[in-house]
Amino acid sequence: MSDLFDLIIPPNPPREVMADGAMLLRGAALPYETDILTAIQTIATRSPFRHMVTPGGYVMSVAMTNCGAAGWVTDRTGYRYDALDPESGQPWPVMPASFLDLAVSAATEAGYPDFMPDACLINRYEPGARLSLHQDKNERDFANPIVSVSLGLPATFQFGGLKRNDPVRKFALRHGDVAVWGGPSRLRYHGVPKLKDGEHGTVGRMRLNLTFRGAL
Ligand SMILES: O=C(O)CCC(=O)C(=O)O
Repeated sequence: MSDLFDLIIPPNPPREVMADGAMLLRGAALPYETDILTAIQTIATRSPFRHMVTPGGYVMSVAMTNCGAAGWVTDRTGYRYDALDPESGQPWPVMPASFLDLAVSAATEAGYPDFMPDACLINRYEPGARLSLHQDKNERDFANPIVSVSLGLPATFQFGGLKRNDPVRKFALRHGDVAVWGGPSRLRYHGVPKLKDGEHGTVGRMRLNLTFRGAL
């Protein structure tokens, strides 16, 4: 009988606790894969990926765009959320329904049932691109978690503590994985070291990451 159930009801994909308030939902984005990849192409025709500049003048190796009511931007004047894409002067593309569905269901599963994101930063890593350890702290209300979706080439996720020099744990992030961190983990330092070269069957020679935030 148990064999029959195994055939009819697929086992839940593994869930991993990264820290108090932080979970890794393996494969949670797979049912949304096609919708998300199609939507990213549409978003990028209106608000193309670009390499932004940090306040210190460093050109980021990760290419970024946004959708939603607000988009995360950086330039020589600082980091901020902006309702307009500074390159087009127009509002960022609307957040697609599939993005919202995934972000809300992942947050709910991780223990944040009230999360309603208004910003989605889309990161594109090509081989060699990296995001150094940082905190997400430009958002208005830290009661909202961060929901972070991985597609394409695998990466290592560095998940540290509340201080930059705290020990860092490493998690392998694969196509379809979703990491959620909030509550006592909301301001943990995190980052992604240099992406290794490779070719992903669906996404190609890159990794895409969607990071949902409650920004406004
Ligand atoms: O690419 C990732 O997995 C993390 C992205 C990230 O840390 C960020 O956008 O703040």
